[in-house]
Amino acid sequence: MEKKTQKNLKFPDGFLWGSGTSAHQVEGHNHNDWTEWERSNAKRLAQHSKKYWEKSQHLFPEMGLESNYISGCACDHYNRYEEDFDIAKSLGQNAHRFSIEWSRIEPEEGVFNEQAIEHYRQVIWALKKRGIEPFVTLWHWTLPYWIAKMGGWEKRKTIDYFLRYTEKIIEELGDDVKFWITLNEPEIFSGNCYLKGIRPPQKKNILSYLRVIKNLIKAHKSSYKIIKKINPNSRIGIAKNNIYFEAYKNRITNLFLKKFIDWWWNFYFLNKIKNQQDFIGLNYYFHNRINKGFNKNENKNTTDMGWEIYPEGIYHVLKNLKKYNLPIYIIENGIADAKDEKREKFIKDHLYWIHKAIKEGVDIKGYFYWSLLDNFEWDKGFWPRFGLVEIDYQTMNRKIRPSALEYKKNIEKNAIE
Ligand code: GCO
Repeated sequence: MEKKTQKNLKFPDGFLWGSGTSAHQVEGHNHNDWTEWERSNAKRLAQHSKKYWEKSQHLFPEMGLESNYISGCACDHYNRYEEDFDIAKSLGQNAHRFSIEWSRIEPEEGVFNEQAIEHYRQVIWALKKRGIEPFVTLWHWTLPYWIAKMGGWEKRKTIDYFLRYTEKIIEELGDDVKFWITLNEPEIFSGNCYLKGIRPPQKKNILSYLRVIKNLIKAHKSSYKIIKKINPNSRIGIAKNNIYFEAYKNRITNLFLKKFIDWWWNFYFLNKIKNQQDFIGLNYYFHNRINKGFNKNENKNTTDMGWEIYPEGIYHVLKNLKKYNLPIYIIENGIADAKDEKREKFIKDHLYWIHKAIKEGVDIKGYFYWSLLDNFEWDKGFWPRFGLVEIDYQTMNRKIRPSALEYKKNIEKNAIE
C-alpha cells in the first residue's frame, strides 16, 4: 500500500522567526503618561470589568482587582531581559521585537538619561550575542509625562520632541540596529485615545483625532529622514494594524462602507508614508464583517478576550498589501489564551495562510508572534495571557508553554506540516 507522506510547507530561506514585546507592557517601574493614568483609573476599570466581562469573571477573578490595572513591576523584564532572551533563543527564535521607553531616555524635557541609553545598548547586544536580530520600536504608545501634560500628540511641538529623541537614539544605538519601527499602530492609538476616549488622555473629539493622525504621519516621515541620514543602511517602517473587512452578504451599502473603511483604516496612513518606508510591519488580529456599520462576525471561535479567531483574514490583508511592493514583516499576531488550548493551532493556521500568500508572490520575510511573555495588556491589565512564556506575577517565574515548543518545531524546520 502506498504510504501517505505528510507535506511540508517550506518558508523562504532566511525567514525571520521571532516574537515581540513593548517596554511598558513588560519592563516594570516606568513613569510615563500611562502609569499616571493607571493610578487614577484602576478602581474604575476593576468595577467596570465586573459588568463588562461578567461571563469570564470567574475564570479571571483578578480582573475585579485594582492591582490588575497597575503596571507596577510588570514582568520585571528590565532586569531579566537576559533570562528572557535565553528563553527566546532556546525556542529557536532568530529575531525579536521590543521597544525603547522614551520616558526613561528623556525623563525631563531635553535631559537625556545616559544610563537608560546604556541599558538599551546592553539589551541590543544581548540579542545579537544570541544570534537574534533586533527590531526596535521607537514609540509604542507611552509618552514621557512632561510631554503628555503639555498636550501629547495633539501638539505639533511633540513632533519636534520625537525627532530630537529619534536623533539621539540613532546616534547612540543606530550602528547596532538595522530594523527600526518608528510608531506602533497609529490608528489603534488615535482611535482609542482620541475618539473612543477609553485610553489616556481619554478624549472624544474628532478634530483631536484627526490632528493626532496628521502629527503622527509627519513624525514618521521626518524621523525616517533623520534615521536614513545618520544610517543610510537601516530599514525603517511602522507597525500597522490592518483588519480584514468584509461586506456582509455583499449588500450594496455594506460594500460601500467596506470600501470607505478599508481606505481609511488600512491604507490612508500607508499611502501618506509610501515614500518613507522600507518595509511594512503588519500587525494582524482582526476580521470585521460589516453590516450597516456594525460588526456581524460569526465568532465561532474566540480568544479569552472574545476576539474572533480568523486566520484566513491574514491572507487577504497580506494580498492587499502587495501593491506597495515592499517586503512585509508580520510583527504582531497573537492570542490571549491562558490555558494554552488554542495557541498552537492559532499559530499554525495563521502560518498556513501566510505561506499561501508567499506562494502567490507576496514578499513576506518574517513572523513575530505576540508576545514572548505574558504582559500588561493596557486598559485590560494583566489577566489576558498572550505569552509563549507564562509569567507567575507573584514569583516572576517564567514557564514555557507547550505551544511555544510547537512553534519552535516550525522554526527549526522553517516549515509547517
Ligand atoms: C497592539 C499592541 C500590543 C498589544 C497587542 C494585543 O499592537 O495592539 O502593539 O501592545 O498588546 O496588540 O492587544
